Formats: sequence, C-alpha cells, structure tokens
Amino acid sequence: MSVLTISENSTAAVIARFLKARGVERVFGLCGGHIMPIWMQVDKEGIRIIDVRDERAAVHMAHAHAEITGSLGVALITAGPGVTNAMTGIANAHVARAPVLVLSGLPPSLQENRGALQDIVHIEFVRPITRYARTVREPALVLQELDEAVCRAFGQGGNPGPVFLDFPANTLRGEVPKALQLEEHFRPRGQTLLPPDPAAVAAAVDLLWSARRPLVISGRGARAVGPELERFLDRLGGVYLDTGESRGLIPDEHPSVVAAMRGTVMGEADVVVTLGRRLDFQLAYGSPAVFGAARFVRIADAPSELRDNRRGAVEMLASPAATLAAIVEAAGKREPAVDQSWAKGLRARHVERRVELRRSMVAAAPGSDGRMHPNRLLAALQDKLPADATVIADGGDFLSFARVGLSAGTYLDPGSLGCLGVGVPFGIAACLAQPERQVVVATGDGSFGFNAIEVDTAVRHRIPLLIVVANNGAWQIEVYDQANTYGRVVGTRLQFADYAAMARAFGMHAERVETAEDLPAAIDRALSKQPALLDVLVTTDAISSDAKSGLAWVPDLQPLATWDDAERKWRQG
Ligand SMILES: Cc1ncc(C[n+]2csc(CCOP(=O)(O)OP(=O)(O)O)c2C)c(N)n1
Ligand SMILES: [Mg+2]
Repeated sequence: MSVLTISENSTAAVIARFLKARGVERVFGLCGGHIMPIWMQVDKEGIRIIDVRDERAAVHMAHAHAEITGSLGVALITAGPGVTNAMTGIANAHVARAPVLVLSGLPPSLQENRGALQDIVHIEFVRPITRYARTVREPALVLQELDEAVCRAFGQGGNPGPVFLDFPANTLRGEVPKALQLEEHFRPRGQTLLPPDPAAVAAAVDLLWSARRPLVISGRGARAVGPELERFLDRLGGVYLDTGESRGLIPDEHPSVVAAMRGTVMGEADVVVTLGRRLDFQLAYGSPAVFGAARFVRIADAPSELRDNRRGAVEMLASPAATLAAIVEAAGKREPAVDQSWAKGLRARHVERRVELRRSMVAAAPGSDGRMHPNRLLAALQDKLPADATVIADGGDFLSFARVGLSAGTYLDPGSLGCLGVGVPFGIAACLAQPERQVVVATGDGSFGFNAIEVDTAVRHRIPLLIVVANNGAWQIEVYDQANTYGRVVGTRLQFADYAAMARAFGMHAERVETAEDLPAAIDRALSKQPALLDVLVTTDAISSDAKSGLAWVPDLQPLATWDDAERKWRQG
C-alpha cells in the first residue's frame, strides 16, 4: 500500500504554520480523511487539538474562545456532514458576530462532481452565514486566502463573524512554492483602530453634557473597553445597562449600574448611548414607543451595531475605546447636567431589588410536586462560586432564572439566535481560555441534551468544568406557553432522565440531587472533582419572567407583551 506523505511545504503544513504564527494555541475539531493533512500538521506545530464529538460543538467552542479572549477561534471539520453538522454553530457565530475561522476539506479535484465520498458544495450553503467563504484550489494562493479570511473574521471595517475556507485533498497535499511563503503573510496583524471624527466627538459632548437623564448601553463591540467605559461613566454620571453581551464589563458595585431597573430606565432616559450594541429585540428595537423622545448617540466599530433600527443624533463608526477617551478629553472640566436625584434614585431601587432577589431566591418554596424551585438551586450555587466565576447559562425558564440569579465575571448564553445547546461546548472552551477561573454551566435539561455527548470531551481533556442541569423533565417554557395559549400540552414533556448516570458512563463525577438540603455538600464534592455534573430535580411550577413576559409566545410587534402593547398604541397615534 502506498502512503501519501505530507511535505513541510505542503498547503496543509503552511496552513498549520500560519495558524501558529497568528497565535492560535488550540483548534477545536473532529477528524476525517479530507482534513487529515491539516490535522496532523496542526498537531506537529504544537497547537492543541480539542477533539469533540460533533462538529457543531467544535464551532460553538471556537465561538466561545473568540468571545472570551477577543482572539480568533478556529474549528477544523471534515467535508460533507462535518460541515452540515457545523451549520448551527456557524449561524450562531454569525448572529453573535464572533471571529471564527472554520477550515474544512473537499474530495480531490479530479473526483469533483463524480459522486465522490462526502462531496457536496459547502460554500453555497455557508456563504449567507459567513463573512467570507471560499474554496482554495491553488496551493500558491493559500496564504493570501488565509490572511484575507482572518481579516474578514475580525471585521476590519465591516462586521466581524465566521469565515469559511475549504481545500480539496490534493490541494492540501500540493506544494506551496517556497518563494511565495512570504513572512508578511504569516506576521500577525495588529488591531485596526478607527479614530473618531473630532466634529462628532464635539457634538456628542454637547448632547451628553446637556442631558438630564443619560443612559449608556454596552454590547459586543464594547467588550474590551472596560477601563475607558468606567472612566466615561465616572465623568458623565448617568446610568448604565448591559444586556448580556458584555456582562462583567462594569462591576455591579459601580454607582451607574441599574440592571434591575431596565424597563423603567429605557422609558425615562433622554439621551441613550449605544456602545457596540445593536438595538435588537432585547432593546425593543429602539422603538420610540418604549424609549419615548430619547435621542441616540451611536458608537461602534462594526456597521451592524451603528445604524440598526434607530438613527443616532450623533453616529460614530470608530473604535469604542478611543471614542470614549476622546469624549472625556473633549468634555474637559465641563459640568454634566445629569439629574443626580434621578440617577441615585434608580440606583437605590436597583440595589433594593437585588437584595430582595437574593432574599427571595434563598426562601423560594418548593412546587406542588415537592421539587425545589430553580432559584433555590441558583442561590446554593451562587454561595459556592467566586464572584468572578464565568457563567454559561442555557435553557428556557432556567436561562431566565440563571441570567438574573447568578452574578458573573464573564457571562455567555444562547444569545440573540436563541441557540439552545451552547452550554457544555461554551463551558469547555471557557475553561480552556480562562484556566484561572471557575466556570459553571447552568443549563436546562432540554438544552443540555443537544450537546450532552460533549461531557465525554470534557472528561478526555480533563476540563475542570462544573455542569449543573436543572432537570424539570420538560421543555418547560414551551409547556407553559402551550398550556396558557392553547390549553393543552403536546410534545414538550421529557423524562426525568438520569443525566448523572449518563455523565458517569463517560467517567465524569456526577450526582443526582433531589433536595435543597443536599445541595451545598453536593456542590462542594462536585467542585473538588471537576469535571463534574449535578443533575438537580427542580419543579415545573416555577414560572420565569421570560415565560410570563411574552418571549415564549412571540407577539407580533415586540418581543415582550408590555412593549408590544406600547408599540400597538403608539402606532395608532
Ligand atoms: C435549538 C433550539 N430549539 C428549540 C428552541 C425553542 N426553545 C426555546 S426555550 C425551549 C425549552 C428549553 O428547555 P430546557 O432547556 O429544559 O429549559 P426549561 O424551560 O425547562 O427550564 C425551547 C425548546 C430554541 N430556542 N433553540
Ligand atoms: Mg427543562
């Protein structure tokens, strides 16, 4: 039998050297013959391969890596079903605007369209959910293609997001001429800084420093600007909201934080600053029905976060950090006009609500089925977690409870695609990216199921992760919607499956917990034996705010019933 050898100048070897040179330390993937040359060379370069059980999980992991580190996430998946399996992960990274490079293979060109194994044209179906999707057939062009793809992944004047390259097997084995392996293609690129327009900075200062009730909302594009944002808030005063995309950016103790007063503050602000934040469904699409006569200042380095839904009185396509610094600088010693009693009042009510929430969580009564309330579980968990823990929340009702019930240094969830199942893969990637942090996945039982098999990946790679499954034997938020909207329940009940036994089958420490009294010791044991899973039985009687507010039954004009009512009235004039 002849063996195909891979030379050091092969396309595959050059791809691996490129990844190494660009600082890629790990690749998430699932093997297959069509990508084997890259796989072996990546390993040879000392890049760690996190081998998963489903390609979707590989892309979810690359996505979480990118969100947490701000650096490129890389997924390596095989041809055909490898790519179709990955589609959900790619779509989620697309909606989340996460810089992810997906690499795949193709049958050799000489077998193209002849009925080859795993032959399907990937780029036609990945194109709408990627920033760049190309088949690279010519070894001599591989470095330019990789460089272009990575630039597009980071946005570079456009929107960041996933990019896709595939290579026929013969291309991977083909030679890249040495003369074309230019250092300039390998060399890491620095960040592109977009300086703000001084005239727009002056206009923003005028508007903001004369605002009585300014509100600042941060999002994805603000993730790296914590210090600048804090200085800006300290200087301007006003209040601050963050809707999950950039949670942990401003500490809860900061006097501007009023997260628990979101509904009120959105209706009361007179100037709203969006910082790298889309005015999406979580922000009522910026509708005047909800935001009243507020004027907007929009700051973003990605176009999709600059103009969506509402036009800003001031719009700046510029780096958020540089822009905030320039605004503070330009404001100089000017006194802000903020109504201090308004800001302080909101803050005081926010703090009251937080205290009340903590109190009610600990005291939450069990349901009529005798099972504990999800908030009891979250309170026990919060008790044992460090304040800077990374929280990955996933689920329907349980996501709604966990989002407010757990404080987090870093937080990720299914995002605006509502992509259930990200929990375990996101958790694994977060552990790898933040080895100094405790990472916990708080997931509903239904959501856990999608990528439950990745407990195997966590065990094999010794990932010190805690997975907590809130097991209510149902897709409960949907059960509630059906019962309330249609008066009957169809196809939304699951079993109280023994997820602990499942995890143990893969060698993970796992326990089922049935009472709130047993929780503290079980959490301690789990934390000392990670990776670990706790399968906690919770009641179906607990109705979450997402279930009550309309997110579950999807009103016509707005995601929440109260906003939908407001929008209806406002449209009628
Ligand atoms: C991939 C995917 N499938 C279906 C849905 C619709 N959906 C939203 S929440 C939910 C129920 C989640 O159940 P579980 O994770 O058990 O949480 P629970 O509501 O029971 O707390 C479903 C099916 C979705 N958002 N994403
Ligand atoms: Mg459930």
